[in-house]
Amino acid sequence: MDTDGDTISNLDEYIAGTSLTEADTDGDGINDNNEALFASNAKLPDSDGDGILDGDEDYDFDGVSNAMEVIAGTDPYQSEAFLATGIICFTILLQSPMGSPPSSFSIIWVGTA
Ligand SMILES: [Ca+2]
Ligand SMILES: [Ca+2]
Ligand SMILES: [Ca+2]
Ligand SMILES: [Ca+2]
Repeated sequence: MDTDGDTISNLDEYIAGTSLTEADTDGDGINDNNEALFASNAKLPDSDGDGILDGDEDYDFDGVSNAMEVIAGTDPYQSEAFLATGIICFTILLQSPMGSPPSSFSIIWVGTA
């Protein structure tokens, strides 16, 4: 049984002390099953005590809050906003002679897409 649909079974929630009927026990914007992603406390809305709710924190400083990144399915530790503003990462494969494995390197292109 998973009454609140947060992918954590009622039994596990009971053991962990989180709500069986609220997917977001502490109301910080991050569902119980995603709190582990942030190593945050599912029962404390502000795990690190800095006055900013866990869901409102912005770990990758891209201007998109952790909670919004979870909803959007983006990585809260990887800044997608930079991609949106036109920083494009190219990987160039260099052909190597004599059948040796190709080497590659990445360059960062900064510009408007
Ligand atoms: Ca549940
Ligand atoms: Ca929460
Ligand atoms: Ca905090
Ligand atoms: Ca972010």
